[in-house]
Amino acid sequence: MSEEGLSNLMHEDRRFPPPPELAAHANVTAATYAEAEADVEAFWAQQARRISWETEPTQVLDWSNPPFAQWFADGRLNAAYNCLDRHVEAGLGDRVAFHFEGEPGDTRTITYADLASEVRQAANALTAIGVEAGDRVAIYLPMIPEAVVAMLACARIGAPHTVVFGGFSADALASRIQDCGVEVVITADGGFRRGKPSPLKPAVDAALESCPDVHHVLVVRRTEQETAMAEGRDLWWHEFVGGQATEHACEFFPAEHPLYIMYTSGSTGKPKGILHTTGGYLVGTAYTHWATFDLKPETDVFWTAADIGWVTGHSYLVYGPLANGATSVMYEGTPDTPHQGRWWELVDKYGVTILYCAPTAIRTFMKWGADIPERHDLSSLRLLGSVGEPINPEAYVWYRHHIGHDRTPVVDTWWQTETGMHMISPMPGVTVGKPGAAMTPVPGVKVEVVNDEGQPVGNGQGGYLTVTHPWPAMLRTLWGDDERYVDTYWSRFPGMYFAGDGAKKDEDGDIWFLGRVDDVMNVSGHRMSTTEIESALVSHPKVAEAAVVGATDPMTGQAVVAFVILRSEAGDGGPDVVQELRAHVAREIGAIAKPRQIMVVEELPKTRSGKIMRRLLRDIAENRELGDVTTLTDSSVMTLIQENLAASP
Ligand code: 6R9
Repeated sequence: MSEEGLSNLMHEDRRFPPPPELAAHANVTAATYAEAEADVEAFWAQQARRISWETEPTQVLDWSNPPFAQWFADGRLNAAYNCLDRHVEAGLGDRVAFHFEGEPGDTRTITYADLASEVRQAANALTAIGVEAGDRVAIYLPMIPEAVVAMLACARIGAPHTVVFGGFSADALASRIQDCGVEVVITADGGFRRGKPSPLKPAVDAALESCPDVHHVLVVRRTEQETAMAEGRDLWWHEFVGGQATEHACEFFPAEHPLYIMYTSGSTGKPKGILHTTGGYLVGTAYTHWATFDLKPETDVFWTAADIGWVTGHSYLVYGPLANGATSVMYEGTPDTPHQGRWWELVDKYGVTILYCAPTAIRTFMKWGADIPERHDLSSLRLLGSVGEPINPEAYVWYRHHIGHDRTPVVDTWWQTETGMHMISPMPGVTVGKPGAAMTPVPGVKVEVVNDEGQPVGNGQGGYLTVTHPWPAMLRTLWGDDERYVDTYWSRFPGMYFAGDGAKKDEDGDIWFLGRVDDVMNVSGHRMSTTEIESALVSHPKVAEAAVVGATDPMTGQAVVAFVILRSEAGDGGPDVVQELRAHVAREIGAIAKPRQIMVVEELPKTRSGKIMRRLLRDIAENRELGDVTTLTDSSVMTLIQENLAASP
């Protein structure tokens, strides 16, 4: 990125101070920042008290062999005990851990005592089929309570889990099983998706043809579809787990014992197995869940509307909320089944106070129209969160207004599978919100936006986001590949963690994200951010979603190509919509940012976490064969876009 940084022409004047009532009782205050600033390790030692240790750690950070960190290394604990048993022992067994809502409308109310008992049974079951501490277990399940039970049962016996998103193919499952040497898989006959049962077990059977080391498969019965069971290998969960004792004495493990491996797709090469360990991760997620969401576990009803196969599900649906003794909602299905108001119906039904979701969902709701949430009582909401991509200022304001009724702060949380926990986010009782900005590091985290030479940039300048001090929930390495860990994250700028995201500091020094560094474009020598142009497009009243890519161009090096989804009320946009949008971008940002081409589409290709796969759109824009589509949630989207383009003049 050049010295002058990314184009920085967008300007945002809207400001949203914390509601006085929230600020008056906020978990995090200005004093929290001061405390963390004064002595960051003492601060984390303090946060470590949120969890229960069998042996209290006397060490905080060991950074004697960078970039291989150890946190709380001489402490011993059990993650599942922290999430469940200790709350039951404290008399909170009757508190609801999950209000589960299946897509067909079936529900389960699961208390901490219920969940603890099911996890003990599942732990006994895993031990009975030979799983020992350190063995890896793959979990390939829909969004059902057994997914949480399976994760915590693994944690309880010290067997690192690797959760594979249920939407991934047999091949994706097989490569993950092989990469980390899994011998036991937990799956289901299927799950409910868009109003019908969709099978999972056949994909496991197909995957296991190339995974001879898997000796057992536990199968949850969810949809009651016909399911082939391999004799001697496959066991029904309800029979085998259901038949186990509900007592189980838990063992305690060193803080650095592996907790889980989560695969994230690199844009090239094989997926990276991000390794998280126990003590630091639990401290980091419990603290940030409490801080960012201003959690009051006695009264809040928290809802992370994200899949368990994404890190957001791990940190803020399972480990953070349960470590904090929170009550959560868990929903199996899609937001439009059986109707487009399903989420808002659930907010009303369970009295959700904190909602956490991705900008892609918010933009979808914008597309469907504000009249849909208006039909439901959303007055229980007091805080809204966003994660996964930069939130466009317009989407932020829409979310705050139509969902939060202008009463709720919006916390835009920047973090990654690798970071394990929130890193940059407003604190709802302190930060004056600015639509589109992730703002400042959470207390205890230190970051810097740097230029090509690794020097911090000044206000008003763009560069690369780096983390300058280790943090407890950081990844420890890539599974089986220390070298790739060092190369990917710690080589670009010595001593700093390289996140791979472009960022800028605005005039106040607040941080804005500009998209992945690989997605940044160079048009006639000007560095341009996909995010900024997308936000300009989304600020047009006819546009709900936009994806921008740089396509090779003989004249300008790269040219801006945009794909847009229109809002329902805009119909087909009218004959001049493309001209209108090009002019709008020129007005908002400048002529240089004006897209060469704008294509109106019905859908965009997205990953499980709702991130737009710009790489595939670039393939289209440059008339290339499509690259790897296995991590798309719905691969038919690409065919649709191609047909759509072929049909348009
Ligand atoms: C939690 C999660 C990580 C990448 C990250 C960045 C993007 C996530 C963001 C955001 C801007 C936010 N990202 N949150 N960009 N603002 N609030 O998404 O993890 O799936 O590993 O993705 O997502 O590009 O580097 P993961």
